[in-house]
Amino acid sequence: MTITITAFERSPDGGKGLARDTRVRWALEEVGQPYEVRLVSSRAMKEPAHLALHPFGQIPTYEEGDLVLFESAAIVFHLAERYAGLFPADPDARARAVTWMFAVVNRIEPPILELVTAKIVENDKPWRDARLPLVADRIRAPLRHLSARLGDADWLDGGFSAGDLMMVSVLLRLRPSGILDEDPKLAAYVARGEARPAYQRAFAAQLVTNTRPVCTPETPG
Ligand code: GTB
Repeated sequence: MTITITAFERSPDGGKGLARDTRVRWALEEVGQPYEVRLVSSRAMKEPAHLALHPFGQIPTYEEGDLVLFESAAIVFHLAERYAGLFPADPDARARAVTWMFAVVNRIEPPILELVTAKIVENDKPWRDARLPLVADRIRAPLRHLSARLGDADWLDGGFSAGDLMMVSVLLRLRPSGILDEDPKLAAYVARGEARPAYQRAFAAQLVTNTRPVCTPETPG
């Protein structure tokens, strides 16, 4: 059955791999499933055809036969359940990998998104400069605990799992702020994730899309 995901027609990050289709592409590469990508413009995301796939009019979505999913973590979870490569065989270890996935979206990602909002959406607010350090500290607090738990291990709980895939994907978003590199253990953990061949393939695929020449009436084709 063909798997089709959606991605930005052109990501605002210009191909840095920070949009959430990259984690889905990465998961698909880890489990060895071929996939197709349907590119969606910002306008098309809010139109009925896309809203039928994603109730909030966002990317990524996932289609496989009659199955339609949205929310990147749910898509990664589905892939980890359906195909080998992202969840350990042992049921307890699998439950811990799922726990890490929840920890990523509930504990680690929210303050990181807050920082993005503070920097971009609230850029013109008079209180922006006072707020930024507060938000940055709210990111650092769980990261200190995360780093202590990771210690000198390669991955969060034994072998690489969907928990690591989600964690690395979210921590990557922090790199431009400099906060990731404040912790050498976490920076090395993220680099290990990026070095995986499956990540490299996923990154390369989104880069091609996001750096291709734009067709305008002056540049036909
Ligand atoms: N919780 C959902 C999930 O995990 O799937 C969130 C989905 C989401 O935020 N999608 C974004 C989107 O569709 C793209 S990924 N935005 C368009 C809209 O809401 O209208 C978020 C994103 C956007 C841009 C960058 N960037 O430029 O660096 C990084 C991440």
